[in-house]
Amino acid sequence: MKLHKTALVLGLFALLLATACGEDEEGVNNGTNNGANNGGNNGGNNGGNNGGGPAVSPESPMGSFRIDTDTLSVTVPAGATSVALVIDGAGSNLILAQKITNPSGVAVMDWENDVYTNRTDATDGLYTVLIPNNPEVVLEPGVWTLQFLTDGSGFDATVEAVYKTDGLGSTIDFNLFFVGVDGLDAATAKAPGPFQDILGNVKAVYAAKGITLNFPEDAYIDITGADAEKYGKVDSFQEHAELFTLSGGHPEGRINYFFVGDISGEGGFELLGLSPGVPPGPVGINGTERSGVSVNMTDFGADDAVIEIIMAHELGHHLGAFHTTERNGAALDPDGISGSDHLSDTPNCPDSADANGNKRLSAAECAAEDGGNLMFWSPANDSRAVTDGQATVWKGNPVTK
Ligand SMILES: [Ca+2]
Ligand SMILES: [Ca+2]
Ligand SMILES: [Ca+2]
Ligand SMILES: [Zn+2]
Repeated sequence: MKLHKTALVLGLFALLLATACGEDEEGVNNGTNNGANNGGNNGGNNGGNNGGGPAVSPESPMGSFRIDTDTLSVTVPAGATSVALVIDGAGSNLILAQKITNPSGVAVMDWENDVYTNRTDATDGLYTVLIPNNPEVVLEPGVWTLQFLTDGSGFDATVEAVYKTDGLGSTIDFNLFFVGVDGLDAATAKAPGPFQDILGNVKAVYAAKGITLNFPEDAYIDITGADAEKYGKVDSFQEHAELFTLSGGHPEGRINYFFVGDISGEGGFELLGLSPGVPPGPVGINGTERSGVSVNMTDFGADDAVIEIIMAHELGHHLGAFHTTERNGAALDPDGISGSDHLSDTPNCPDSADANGNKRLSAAECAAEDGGNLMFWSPANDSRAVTDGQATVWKGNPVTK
């Protein structure tokens, strides 16, 4: 079991490398969320997870704790709908909430024992855990505990708890940032035309499940000056991370879309768009390296349906959804859930659907299952279906009003 999982961690690194090398043919995809949900323990660091970490509650939302030794206790007030824990400090280390236990003592996530009811994956950098991210998980009031793993030697992290207390929501507000896109800026984007048509079609995907995407008057923001020079063409993952920090100082409690002239660079770096890190994003907190969704606008005016699907799919990740089926199906981990998400109402495409035998499952091959779902790993332009389970996760995200 242990060796098996260590092998998967190596798989995670391999996938990250593949993405950096531009082999991510989907391009919409996130290397850290691509068939390798198990990770974080690269060599048996179990630490002593009996330490006294900070007690995070609405009254004292910030805390600092040590990732390899402390248990994080989160006091959930009665009536809370969800809580998102935004954890900063991992840097280039991987971090994973390997065990999440509810006040009744039931583990809803237990990496050691293959429990992924409230799934989370290893990631580097800023890490967000959303509870619940599955309609089958109830956010019981009381003390929840989280234990962590890292592939590093341990580090101090800070955590911010963001609670949703008003039940499931239905409206999401956005900021729209424009940088380096030919013929498109904040002023022209507001006018009726192809960009508004794109927004309308993305809105329709979410409206089908009762979620309103709202683009306020002050949401249209030009990135100018030296920043425009630099980020009009995002040419590395480093610049990609920096891009999202430009959201700092703009209205919070929103999701930030960054429309970029091009996202490509040396070494095969190329993305159609990305919600960085593991789902979800940092729930309306601006200024971090993961505070947004990027959209490569190279095809604007030529293939707007692709832009729509990137926007809708990456937003789904940012709100907490995983791929319904990964590119290799279950082949990466027949015993785990690497090949699929953790929701019971999303279809899963069997390996046997690989009609052309290339060890990858396409939307066409999976048409009878989840090829038409928005969160299929490589959605087709008409893969716009959403299940009730997925929509419930999104409505429960604290960023959804
Ligand atoms: Ca650049
Ligand atoms: Ca499923
Ligand atoms: Ca295939
Ligand atoms: Zn994806």
